Amino acid sequence: MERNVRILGAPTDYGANRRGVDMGPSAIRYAGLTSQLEDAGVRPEDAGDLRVPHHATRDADAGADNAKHIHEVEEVCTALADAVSSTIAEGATPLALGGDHSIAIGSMVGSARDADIGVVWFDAHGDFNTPGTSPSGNVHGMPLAAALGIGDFEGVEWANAAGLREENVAIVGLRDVDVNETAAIHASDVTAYTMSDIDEHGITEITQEALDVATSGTDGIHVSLDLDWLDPREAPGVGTPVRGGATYREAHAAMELVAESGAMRSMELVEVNPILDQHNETAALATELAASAFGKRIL
Ligand code: B3U
Ligand code: MN
Ligand code: MN
Repeated sequence: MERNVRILGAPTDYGANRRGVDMGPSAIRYAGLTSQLEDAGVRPEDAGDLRVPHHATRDADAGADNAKHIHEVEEVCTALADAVSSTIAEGATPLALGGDHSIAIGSMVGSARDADIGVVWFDAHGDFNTPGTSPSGNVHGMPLAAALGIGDFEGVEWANAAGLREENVAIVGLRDVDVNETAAIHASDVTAYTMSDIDEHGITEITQEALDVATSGTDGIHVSLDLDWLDPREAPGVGTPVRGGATYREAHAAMELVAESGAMRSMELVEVNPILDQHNETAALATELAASAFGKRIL
């Protein structure tokens, strides 16, 4: 039976430090997402965009407790969590389009509402800060800590992913981690692979290990693809590029292994910033990688 994939746009930049990622969903659609997904052999249905509070009406306490625009982030993530969980309940696979990486809180909460899930997090960054440790106050640097209920996020109901345990989280591709994040990652039961690990063992071995971590004892996995995981030469259109990232081929190889696992329950593509992009190439790359993750093959 063909898999139904429901596209959920989350055009928000409230978790980021630069404007522009709110245009990500449009850019990714314009780059041909639905035809890429059809090539992958799935049936895409576009549910449109979630409502995101307008900047003109945003909350005044924008910097409250070192979590900028946390109320807007909560509003968007709560709506996304509901959309993700109802999509899964209806038998389809949600594909969320960011937007900045704060939306992952909503994806994980929704995906883990009625199931035990694992997460594979492809990112240059740890996204393991809390308001207490963040150097920037930007929530897109905090979604993993939020979903896992770490630090200030302990007991924060809208942000904690019920069926997600640290043991089932694997981060792949780290190369820009804050000091406090390093300590928090070490103190947790999360598995983290740096770019050095990829250099040493190769992308297929590391991705397979990450998938094993995420699938072990769970009902399925959430795949979070931050486009800054890739090298800025491949993906220039992101808010916080970091040199030394995954190559085009490594990224496809990793997504093909995701497809082969047969375990993907939900996915998101985040941090595409069309203002900083060149000819929409980062958005186009995001559509290609989604196709590989949903099973597109060369032959
Ligand atoms: N770790 C830094 C930078 C950052 C995290 N995620 C992105 N940038 N995209 C922070 O602000 O938490
Ligand atoms: Mn990220
Ligand atoms: Mn990142």
